[in-house]
Amino acid sequence: MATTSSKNSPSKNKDRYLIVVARFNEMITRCLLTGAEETFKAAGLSNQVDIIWVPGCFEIPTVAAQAARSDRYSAIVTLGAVIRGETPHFDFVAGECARGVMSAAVETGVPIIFGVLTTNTVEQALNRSGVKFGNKGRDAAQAAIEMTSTMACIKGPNA
Ligand code: INI
Repeated sequence: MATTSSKNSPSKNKDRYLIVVARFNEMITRCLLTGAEETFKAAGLSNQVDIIWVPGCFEIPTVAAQAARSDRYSAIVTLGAVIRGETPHFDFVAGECARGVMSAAVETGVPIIFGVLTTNTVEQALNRSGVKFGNKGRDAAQAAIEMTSTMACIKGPNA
């Protein structure tokens, strides 16, 4: 799997996937990334995945929207972990991330999957990143693969 850099070809590639992953709460987001990578690998898609790290979930929509507009990706997976603290910061970060991801997906028609955990505690986040209750990164990659097929069906063979 390739981490995108300015050296990557800017050409259209509609069989490519992008994972946008937040570095904030990296202990958790790395587990989500591993789950997503394993899912793409199991589907034989390892060579078609780029990865971009961003500072936190607040930055995810900007990158996901730009990537969706680039016409290079058939689907984009966003991964992050927003954990409630003592201030309303959680609500702004989680809310704006979800809103930005959804509006970019609807505006561009490119599936942008919301693999962002929003939890009250670190333990809840860990449990959803491979410890107890599955791995949200895995689910997000699966959703990206499914949505790619769905969009291809809608567009038809001449798209
Ligand atoms: N970013 C996260 O991804 N998760 C969080 O829980 C979080 N909290 O709690 O603050 C967080 N904040 C950083 C934010 O996403 C931006 O990177 C930062 O505000 C700079 O714009």
